[in-house]
Amino acid sequence: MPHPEIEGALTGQGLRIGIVMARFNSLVTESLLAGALSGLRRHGVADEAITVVKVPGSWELPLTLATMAATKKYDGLIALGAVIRGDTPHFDYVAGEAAKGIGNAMMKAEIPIVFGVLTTNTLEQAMDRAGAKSGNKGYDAAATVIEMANLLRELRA
Ligand code: INI
Repeated sequence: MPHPEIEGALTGQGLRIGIVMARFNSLVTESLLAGALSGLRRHGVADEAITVVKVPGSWELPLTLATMAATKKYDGLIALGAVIRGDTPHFDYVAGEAAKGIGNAMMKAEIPIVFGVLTTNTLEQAMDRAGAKSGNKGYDAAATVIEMANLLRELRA
């Protein structure tokens, strides 16, 4: 018996996408933002269908995302941030709460909220993932939000 196999398409036409970028470690997060915008455009999301919101740090991401999701103006959201360990326990609180808060916001909003928050030990590792060496996680986040927004549309249809 053949079984249905469903995957979201990578076509961005008609999708409304919001990006929330944390300015903390902005050298990294501005590169993630450039990658995300490039990924959205490459997959056909219209410029006027993209909203970019900037907040002080990753701690501020969950509330901002939840507020945007509640407006019902977006098919999907992307969270961008960089939490770098350094030698302070602040890292665990900020990274942990950002992950938990973004996850909670997504489940309440019932739209995809892609986790584009880097959590690394060093600035160099973060830069590597923001376009310097190991791709750009912002670009990857764009592809993921498009795939997931299309998948959810299909599953709900
Ligand atoms: N915010 C980050 O996005 N990354 C970090 O590495 C970070 N560290 O290490 O402190 C960070 N802190 C700021 C935090 O997100 C809030 O903006 C601040 O606490 C005000 O609420």
